[in-house]
Amino acid sequence: MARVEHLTFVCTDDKDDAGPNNNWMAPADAHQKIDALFDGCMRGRTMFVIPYCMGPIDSPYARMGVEITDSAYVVANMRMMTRMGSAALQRIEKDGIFVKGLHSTGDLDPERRFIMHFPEELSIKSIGSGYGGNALLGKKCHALRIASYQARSEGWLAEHMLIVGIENPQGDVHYIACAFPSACGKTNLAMLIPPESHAGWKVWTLGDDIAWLHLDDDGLLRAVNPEAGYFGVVPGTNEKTNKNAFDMIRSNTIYTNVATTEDNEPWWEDKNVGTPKTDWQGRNYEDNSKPAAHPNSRFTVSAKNNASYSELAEAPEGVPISALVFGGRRKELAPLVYEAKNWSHGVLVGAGVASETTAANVGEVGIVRRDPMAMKPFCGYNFADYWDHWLSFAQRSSKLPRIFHVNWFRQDKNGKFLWPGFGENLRVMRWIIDRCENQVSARETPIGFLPNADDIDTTDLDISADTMAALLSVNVEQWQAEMTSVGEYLDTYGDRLPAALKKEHAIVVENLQKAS
Ligand code: SAT
Ligand code: MN
Repeated sequence: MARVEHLTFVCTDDKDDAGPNNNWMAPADAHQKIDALFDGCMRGRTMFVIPYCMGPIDSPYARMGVEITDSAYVVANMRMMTRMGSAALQRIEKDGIFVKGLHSTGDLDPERRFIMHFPEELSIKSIGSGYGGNALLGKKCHALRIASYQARSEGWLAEHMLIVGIENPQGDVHYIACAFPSACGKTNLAMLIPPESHAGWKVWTLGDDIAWLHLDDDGLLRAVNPEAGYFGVVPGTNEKTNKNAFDMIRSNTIYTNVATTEDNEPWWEDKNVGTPKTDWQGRNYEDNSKPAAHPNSRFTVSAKNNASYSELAEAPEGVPISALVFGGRRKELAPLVYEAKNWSHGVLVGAGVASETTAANVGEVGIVRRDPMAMKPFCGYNFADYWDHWLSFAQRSSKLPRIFHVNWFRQDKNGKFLWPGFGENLRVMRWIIDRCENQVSARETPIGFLPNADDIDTTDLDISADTMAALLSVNVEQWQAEMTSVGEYLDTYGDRLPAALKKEHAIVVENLQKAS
């Protein structure tokens, strides 16, 4: 019912290539260990062979894979999440290269469960779990862990980002890519419905989870979504929070680990319709103190079911990105939005992302941990090398997108969210777009540029000036403590840590010192 980061390994010849951000095993040992578990595991079952394409089938940026599995559930999901079948097979014949994935649900015993990646061999072996991120190998295993490794040597980026197009009433569209950790609202932002106050605005979805970013010949950063469907969190999805998603999952949808009603309709917390009869494990639902649907229960649906699906999601050349946005789930500290001072400072902002853990991974929920670029569970190589790779883009283009950080999850002393979130997040996206178009000035602070008091439009929003001030405040003392903690974290990467990143860190520390 969730990813298992503690059982997920990156197996490179040299341990340092996987880095402190990954569990590591020597490739020979890893093969031996997992092959023993695979031995005979499919006896009596049906084996499926899935040729698939990540990215628009005719895109130069698309990459192929073949997954072998004994799970019909995996086949049905991969059919929605990827371009699967003969077109992919033809392209494999043409390209001559593909990622080899082997999966079996095994006996589902956690003691015999591993998700192993061999980036140097372009292969993946996964056994013992049938859950999305562990079993649909095109997704996190291929499109992030293996692809990020390939992207480094080939000069592009594979990121845990949604891609959204925001159209103003004049018809101009800006494309924005946002990296938030799992279960922090990427799907909701990607299919946001403009609030009533925003007549004439439209939002187009290109992707809700993964972006592959390439520099084009003009130096523009372009994004394609390698996926063809959405594997989204179900609980909390309703008419109000995400009407697009709610409508989208009324048909042709696979539900995983939800509860069911008396007439066998799927049910989840905050669906606001129906009553659960059976919980996500198929038991009679009586104990109302526990959720009926698993907090990480999911829907799988083809992107074509989405009313706000962008035509350009199929464009082989992708879309030009105006802004990159990092974010996390933080009760305090991080303001609603701020802008990095330049690209390298933006890389530091991304590297310093921290977030409260969610139900998307097995383990404790709600503790703050570092999740650089929302890639902690997904970067297929050493984060120090990854930041170096990010930094290198500044030398390659003068037209890079601006970098921002948002936090929708700031709370007051009583645990109440300060910002309404959901559709109203468009107001923050508008400020981001205004900044990209040089339409609005900003307040310079030690951590970056923040909106001036009136520059986030709060028309028709029930929010006080004091609350807005709290959302847009920078507490120097708290930020000094944060930067100490970021510095300590970066130091765990030792000598490999890029000097330019250390320098950016030192600049922020100095600015905070001056301000205190
Ligand atoms: O389970 S998945 O890894 O596919 C979803 C997520 O955690 O982002
Ligand atoms: Mn994700």
